Amino acid sequence: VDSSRSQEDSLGYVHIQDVPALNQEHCKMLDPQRVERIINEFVCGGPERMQLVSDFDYTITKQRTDDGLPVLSSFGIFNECKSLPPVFKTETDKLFHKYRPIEIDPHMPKAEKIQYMIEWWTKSGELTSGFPFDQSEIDQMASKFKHALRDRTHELFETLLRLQIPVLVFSAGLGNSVVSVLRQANIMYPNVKVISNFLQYRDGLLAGFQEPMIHTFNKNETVLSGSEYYDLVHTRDHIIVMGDSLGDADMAAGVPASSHIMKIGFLFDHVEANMDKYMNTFDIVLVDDQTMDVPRALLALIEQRHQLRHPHLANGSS
Ligand code: MG7
Ligand code: MG
Repeated sequence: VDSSRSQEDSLGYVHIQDVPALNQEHCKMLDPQRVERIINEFVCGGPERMQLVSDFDYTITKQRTDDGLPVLSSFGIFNECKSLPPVFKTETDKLFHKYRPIEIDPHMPKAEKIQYMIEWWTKSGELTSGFPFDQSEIDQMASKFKHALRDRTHELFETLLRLQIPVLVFSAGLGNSVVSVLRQANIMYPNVKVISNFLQYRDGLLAGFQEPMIHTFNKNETVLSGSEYYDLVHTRDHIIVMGDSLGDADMAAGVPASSHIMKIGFLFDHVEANMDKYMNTFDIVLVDDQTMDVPRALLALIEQRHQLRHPHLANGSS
């Protein structure tokens, strides 16, 4: 055993009690021992085996802002654009009122919901057709929300870039808005990939969304199989998943079964009523936490150990 190896072993095991972010009152875990085990697997595996998969709406953006102003979703940003035909707004509102209750119905089986969601995204795409539209309108609206990202989102994305950890921002919303917000917030780094629904044009007019359709229930790595992104990340079997909706917990479905996945759920609405489901779905539940402090704490542990193994990288000179 060479000396560097035995030094590494003596670094020892990470205990949850020693990670302040995980000991906050609003940071809940059903099975802290499992969380501790996964953290230690992440730390031992190092950044090379990590990937982050995150939802966008109300996960990268805040659920609640300091000034109390509501944050628009990615579809919401598009819907506020001034040049859209009046009929577009009234018809998409009708769709929302029909399909949104189905999407969140606690009783309807998932298989049945999927048919309705395909209908919703299809009809929405049909309405998003046949008129001219310029991306600059989205950019203008999106610029209002670049300050509505969770506190310390920039620090999180800088760390991910420094450690060269791939980030997948996975959104069933509108990709044009997602990319615009991330770009204007200066965090659309080369290691960040957005998979979402992007506007499509034909003969200079809008023609719905590009394929494949990403809806609430196919928002996982199975829709990526065979894609360039899948090839990039399929060997990265240590995964942090972040979301604010229960369905977000499955975003890493489609990766090998042997993978270690840490699911972080941001819970804000109807905390009492949702608590049990969130606790049973996510490894870590953060109640009204409008920061990136918990994912940052996990990455800090991984980075510290990485630097001890590779001292020449310690001042960021990778
Ligand atoms: N969602 C899904 N679709 C639409 C739409 O056409 N307009 C609006 N305003 N919202 C829509 O971010 C993804 C979420 O956006 C909603 C087709 C759904 O609730 C979906 O979960
Ligand atoms: Mg969301």
